[in-house]
Amino acid sequence: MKPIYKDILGSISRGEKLLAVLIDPDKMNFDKVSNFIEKVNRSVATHIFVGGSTVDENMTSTLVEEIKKHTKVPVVLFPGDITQITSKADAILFLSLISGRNPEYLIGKHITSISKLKETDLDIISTGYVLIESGAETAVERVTRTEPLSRTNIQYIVDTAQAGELLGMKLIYLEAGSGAKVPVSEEIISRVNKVLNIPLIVGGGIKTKKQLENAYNSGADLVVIGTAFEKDESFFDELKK
Ligand code: 1GP
Repeated sequence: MKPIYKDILGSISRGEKLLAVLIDPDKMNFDKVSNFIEKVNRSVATHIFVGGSTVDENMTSTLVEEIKKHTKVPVVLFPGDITQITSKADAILFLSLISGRNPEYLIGKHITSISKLKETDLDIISTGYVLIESGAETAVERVTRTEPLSRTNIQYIVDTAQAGELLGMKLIYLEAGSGAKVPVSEEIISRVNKVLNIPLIVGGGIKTKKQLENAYNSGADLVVIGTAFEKDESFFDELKK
């Protein structure tokens, strides 16, 4: 097993900021994988996340296998469903949607996934997944049938994240939803960061270098970007400047 979580802690202790490129198997054209991954290899990205809210069975496994042929960047599963678990990746975010009250996404799917996970050598990283409202309904909301947390009730978001840490989760992920109109605010990131002793991931709707820097400066340890790279691959170069 590759110690992905340990490496994340190591990077953070050296003051490094991490960037994950999110690849949604549902949106990635298989013929374009090698070209896209070459760009990732030359970019400042430190991780590749693979996952989506609606992905056909077995698609993830084939895609991860192809990605792995072209890169040494760690591949972390960010699964929307059990069918997205594959031994071909290095790690998995074992996500519990702690902002929601749907038992399936809090613990149900996790139990069903055990037999599959036992057959893999993935670094399993327990992650408190916190969905925050972002102006319009997102796919995560629709698929999980959960309400996102209000952007204005920041104390409740902070307490949710802290409860996740106290339950033993190893990461907290503040999510505005893929393609979100508005990313998670700097104030939310900063207030959550103040109470946490575990790494903080932030994603959803980040599409400019400025927004990325703001998230880092507010306390995000790892930022996830998907849509901005999907729409315009020159964004990889933009981030190097
Ligand atoms: C979604 O946080 C990720 O789960 C990334 O969102 O596609 O908006 O970058 P974007």
